[in-house]
Amino acid sequence: MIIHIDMDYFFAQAEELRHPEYTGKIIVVCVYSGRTPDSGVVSTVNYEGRRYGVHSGMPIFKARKRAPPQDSVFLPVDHEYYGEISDRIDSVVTEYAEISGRTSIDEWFIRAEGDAEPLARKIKQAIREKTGITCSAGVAPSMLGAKMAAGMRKPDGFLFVDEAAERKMIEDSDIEKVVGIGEKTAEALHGLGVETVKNLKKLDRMLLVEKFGKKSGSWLIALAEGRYGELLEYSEGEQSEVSRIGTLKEKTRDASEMLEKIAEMEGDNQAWLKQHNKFFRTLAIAFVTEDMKNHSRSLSFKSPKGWTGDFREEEMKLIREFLAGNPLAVRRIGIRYANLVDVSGQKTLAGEL
Ligand code: DCP
Ligand code: CA
Repeated sequence: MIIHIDMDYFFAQAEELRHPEYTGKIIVVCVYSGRTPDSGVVSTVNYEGRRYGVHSGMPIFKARKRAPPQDSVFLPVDHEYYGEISDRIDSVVTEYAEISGRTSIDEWFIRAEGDAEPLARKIKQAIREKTGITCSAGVAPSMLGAKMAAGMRKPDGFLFVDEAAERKMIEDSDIEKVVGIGEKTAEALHGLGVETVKNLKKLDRMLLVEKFGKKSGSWLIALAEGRYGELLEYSEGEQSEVSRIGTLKEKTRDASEMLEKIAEMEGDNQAWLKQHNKFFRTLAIAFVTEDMKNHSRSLSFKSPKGWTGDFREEEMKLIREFLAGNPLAVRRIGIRYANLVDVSGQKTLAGEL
């Protein structure tokens, strides 16, 4: 099963966290362009503001008209701060999940091998406890299903769908709500009489390819046929990292023991990369010390690395670097590839490596 975690009104919630004095207010986070004091667009807004029709992407002057001024606070985006919170959430996710990936500043996919529902609930709760921020979680057989499920119960929501419920959720969905279908595609489909995914099944497959081209046409056919597992890669859900974490036999400061555990797990990351036609640029080692704190050390390569190869030397360097700066023993250790590069357009080259 796949778990998807999506933070609620992320930038605005991050602002609420450091500004308790704004509790109950409408918080509008803005990207100011600087031309005039109100030039620019809304990055996001909390749910108080959404009730007044303020939303992401809206011009700031319009948001000012909709949100009652006495109840509203307009703030500039602070990406560095949101990035720090995102990293904290990422540490929580990787602490609980064996295979996970952050797909944007506020979204994670986790592949759950065992019982997915309790794991998802645990992660959701731990994020809340350790960072003070709420998220919505979806659990489903496919990435598309999990992402849509997470969106159904926002904010602070939770939805588990098995295969039959996933199919019903997706088939009943309005076509424009399907993750990966843009505004233009939705409009064109409306023109063909398609309102829901179920309607899509009636359309001729050839027509879909003719109208939308081979790539998007095949994507829509897979959607109509319920092959959801194949869908998200074409859409916004591009995974930007892959990681694996494991518990050491006992807590230790022995670098070679840590390296052995890493070597054991690295094959899984490489298999994932291969399957998804990705290379990576950044290698990171995550450490959970005996006080259960998370740390990581990383390095980046000039050119992306492939699916095979041995990074023991680099990994040893990162481990030594960490041990030199931290006196505690390590309980869990993880290996992460980040800054993934898509090589699917270079199949022959990649295939030769
Ligand atoms: N964002 C942005 N401009 C947009 C959309 C989003 O700057 N047009 C930023 C601000 C959001 C963050 O990205 O906080 C995450 O985007 P989401 O689409 O997940 O939106 P939110 O997290 O804000 O809200 P939701 O509770 O609906 O997930
Ligand atoms: Ca979000």
